[in-house]
Amino acid sequence: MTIDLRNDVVPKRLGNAALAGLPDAVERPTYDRGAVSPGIVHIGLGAFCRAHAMVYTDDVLQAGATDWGIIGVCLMSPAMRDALKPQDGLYTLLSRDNDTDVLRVIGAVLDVMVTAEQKSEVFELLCRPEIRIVTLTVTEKGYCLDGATGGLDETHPAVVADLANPTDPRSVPGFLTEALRLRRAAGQAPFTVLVCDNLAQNGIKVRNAVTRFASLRDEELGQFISQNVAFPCTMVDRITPATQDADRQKVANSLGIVDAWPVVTEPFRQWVVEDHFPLGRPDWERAGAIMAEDVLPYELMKLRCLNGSHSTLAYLSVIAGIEAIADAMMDEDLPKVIRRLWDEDLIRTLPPVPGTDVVAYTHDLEARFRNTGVRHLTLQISWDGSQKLPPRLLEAAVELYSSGRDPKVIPLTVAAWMRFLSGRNELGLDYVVTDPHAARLTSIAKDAGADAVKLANTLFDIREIFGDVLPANAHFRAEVIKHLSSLMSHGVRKTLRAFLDE
Ligand code: CS2
Repeated sequence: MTIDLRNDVVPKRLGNAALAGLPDAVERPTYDRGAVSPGIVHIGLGAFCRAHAMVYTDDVLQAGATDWGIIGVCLMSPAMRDALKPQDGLYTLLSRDNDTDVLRVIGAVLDVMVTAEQKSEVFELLCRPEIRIVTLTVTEKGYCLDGATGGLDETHPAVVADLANPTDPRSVPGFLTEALRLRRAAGQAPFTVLVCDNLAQNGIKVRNAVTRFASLRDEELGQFISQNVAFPCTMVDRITPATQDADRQKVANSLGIVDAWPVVTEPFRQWVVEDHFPLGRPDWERAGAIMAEDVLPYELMKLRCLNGSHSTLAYLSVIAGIEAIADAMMDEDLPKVIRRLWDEDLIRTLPPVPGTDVVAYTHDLEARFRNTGVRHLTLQISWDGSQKLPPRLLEAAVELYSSGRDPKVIPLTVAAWMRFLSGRNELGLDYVVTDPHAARLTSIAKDAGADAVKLANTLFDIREIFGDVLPANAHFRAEVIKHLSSLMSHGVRKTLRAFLDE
């Protein structure tokens, strides 16, 4: 059946009442959703968390837990609330392995709120004793960190605004501080803050940023948060592109009804969580999560090997006009570049990862990247390079140099990112550079024009991205400039050929 989403007559919509009538092949919650009470507030309701943490929690509810439902909170935009609320919080997860699709309706989200419109209700919710965990997926830039130091960026406009007006916060550190302050005033023990974004030591970094923000606001509140709030670290993994209209259509055709915001993802998922939840937690290990004492080795393996190679593929592909990761993996040279990135640069920076053969892990990554069922756009991965390059690759380069080795592929990725900032690909087509520093970065690229040395030198001066160590390293500068000159004058293909022949 094909459902015309443009039809004047709105077709039937996903929701509690529609569950029983779904096609048999569609998995769905069989637990009594009405009997589930909330235990988690999730901030930042994008595709990723709906394919990841919420699925683990849905598994736990499916296994019989009743007190770990999720209330989703969007900080600014009402779009996700407007999509999910009419569906009773239900949404479809379409997991795709090349040509094989599995559909599952997820029931863990009980309600969705928008802070910009419902500030007092959101804070009232966060003061309720049954809310014991606040999970977040707000992307790397959401935490207002300084890329070079990893600490709070005290000059960030949202941080400055929140310090001036702390009871009406716009930034995540400001929001968490205000919620924890109000909760303390209400006499409740603090909730646990579980940061599910791609930063190494994400719990520690965000704890430091929130504590710093709180101390700038009120020294004693900062001390309270530092001494009493748990911020466990976690490694999260599931490749989940932004939902496209074609995905909505595909899901509507399979369900026979409309889901306004389904999620498309891969079958693989991994979650490693530091087991530190003073007010308790769902039995996520029942759903396959690894509860660990030390998450760092897993975080480094995933951030560097998966996300680092993603960024490498993304910048080279956007410049070359290759649209999706699975297409990049069909290229004759790009898979060889990331193999060298793993073998020559990244694997040697990793500590042993319990129960994991890291080389086998990189071969599994290759297979995941080749999955043609998941159309992961290289332009989407290119977003926020100023935030992503330091934790994914630049920290590894610093470590390689300090152990007496030269990174081989990382300078090429950095050069590709610099070339990418021009906003025009090799086919002459323009694309948008999306980054919190986009205005500054693209104007640097414009001023430098065809001058690779000027472009690289001006960008190296941005301490929040490159820190102090790499720009002071003559080898790193020379390698980046060599690759950048080649990318700018000869293009991706010739640069990769020369590089792979080296
Ligand atoms: C990607 C990640 O967009 C990106 O930068 O590298 O979203 C990646 O797909 C996930 O971290 C996979 O777990």
